[in-house]
Amino acid sequence: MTNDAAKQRCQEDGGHLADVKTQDLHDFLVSQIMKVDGSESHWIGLQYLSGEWRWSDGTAAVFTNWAPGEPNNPDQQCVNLRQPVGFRWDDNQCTKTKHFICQIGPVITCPTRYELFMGKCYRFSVDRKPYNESRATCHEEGGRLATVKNNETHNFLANHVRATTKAHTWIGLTDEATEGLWVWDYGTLLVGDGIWGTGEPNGGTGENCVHIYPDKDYLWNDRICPSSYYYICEI
Ligand SMILES: [Ca+2]
Ligand SMILES: [Ca+2]
Ligand SMILES: [Ca+2]
Repeated sequence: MTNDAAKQRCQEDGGHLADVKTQDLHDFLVSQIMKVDGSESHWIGLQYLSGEWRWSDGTAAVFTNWAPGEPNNPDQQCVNLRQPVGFRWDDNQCTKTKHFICQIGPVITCPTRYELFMGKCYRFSVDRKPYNESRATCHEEGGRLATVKNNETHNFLANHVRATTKAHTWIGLTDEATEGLWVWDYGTLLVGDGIWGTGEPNGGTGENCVHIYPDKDYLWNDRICPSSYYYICEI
């Protein structure tokens, strides 16, 4: 089927084209293809939209498995597991007919102004506020200041700041209650070392709130909480 027809067919079954976000899943799907029709290329849920390769659920592709030389053509905006190159990924014209792989699973939609990344929705503020007011605004929207539990999420948020305001931006981490004990706005403790800029955190009891710090490669810095900065909400 064409990519559009394949998408529609998956939707009729309550699903979408498969989002192949890990090597393990890629390998599993290839092993299944080999069992049924190992001579055919298969559409997956990756498509070039709004300037990025995005999955069916709207998230930008972090893991990719392109065949050598791919993606190679701006006219090719749909992606298939390409049989002649060992089912690695090839961009191709969406109107081409290929086999396809559906996935049944939740598709998350974000509120207005929020962007989806790895199953969470984020909003980048266009105003600046002290930490506590930023936090209150996120809570009023039913969310919280952003939790950053892995490097992928950090890179997504930091790259967004780098590409837009290039300015200090609060995330939801503070040691206000107990010096040195970093707690997410979500209520859980920071696990691991954190993604601090060189020499940070360095403020002791004087600096208790954390922001993405352009001056230190968009890594984390502790700063005095009354500073008025941009902020990131998460839902
Ligand atoms: Ca191609
Ligand atoms: Ca502190
Ligand atoms: Ca500091």
